[in-house]
Amino acid sequence: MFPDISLLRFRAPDGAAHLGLIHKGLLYDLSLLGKEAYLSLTTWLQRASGRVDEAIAELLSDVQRVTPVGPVSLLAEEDGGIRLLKPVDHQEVWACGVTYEMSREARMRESEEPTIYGRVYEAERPEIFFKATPHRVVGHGEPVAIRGDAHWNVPEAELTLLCTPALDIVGYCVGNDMSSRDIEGENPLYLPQAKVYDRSCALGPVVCLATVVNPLDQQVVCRVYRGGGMVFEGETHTSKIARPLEELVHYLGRCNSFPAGVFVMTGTGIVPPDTFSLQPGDTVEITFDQLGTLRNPVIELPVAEDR
Ligand code: DO4
Ligand code: MG
Repeated sequence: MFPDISLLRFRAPDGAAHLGLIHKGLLYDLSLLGKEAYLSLTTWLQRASGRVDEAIAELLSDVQRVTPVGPVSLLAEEDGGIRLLKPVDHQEVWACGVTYEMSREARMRESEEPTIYGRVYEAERPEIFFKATPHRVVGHGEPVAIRGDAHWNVPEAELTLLCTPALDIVGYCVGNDMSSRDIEGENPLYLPQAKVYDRSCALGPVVCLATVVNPLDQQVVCRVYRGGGMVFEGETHTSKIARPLEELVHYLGRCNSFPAGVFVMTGTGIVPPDTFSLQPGDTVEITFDQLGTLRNPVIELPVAEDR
């Protein structure tokens, strides 16, 4: 479940969040190296900015100087006071839309303004929208949410890039861009309400370093479980993304800066049938070949008046 050569944040027995590395099936605590670069995800991204290959090589060499905390299974078992955390500290999350043919068709079906989705699929400038601040993000195992004022809610399984402040792609993780299709479908100007709310974004389980993964050669499977059975299964392949990943990052970086680095969700190629909506109590499971499995139970958030 936890891919090799990946970065993670974990709660250590001292109760603090530490930066870790998974290497050859073992978990390493990078804070033990005593270097400022390994204090947090942000400090490491700043250190890697503009020198990704060098920073990854340095990391793999440095890690040989520390004793591993133990086998990676410690994370799955929440053993010895160790717990996997969401792979985000201060990064914003942005998302790209209509990057797969499948997504273009689904938006055109759901929307009262179908032509805008066809146009953005063809246009030179991609659709990029703000998705989440760190506090709206959940990690592996934590609940994602559907809105209490929406009745057509779906998960969106998305290859997610982690970029340095210089916008180099330094790693990849699994992402779930939770979306309320009825709110977006009623009027595209409601997109932020369909996409941005508490627990609307899941990332994890860890971040695979860019040097070990081919992001465009990933089979993607999304499953939803309800009451002990599977109620949805869909799949795609990242080779179907219609735009180069670097182009998405380039447009995001125009007139925009990310001092702590940034996560970029690259759009979904899996859309459940139009009759399907998530329900509280469901579990969403998204697997990418080399990035692992991100699993999250679903809860419903009451609207403010009901709180
Ligand atoms: O155009 C609206 C959002 C599209 C999206 O999130 C996707 O294609 O993944
Ligand atoms: Mg999406």
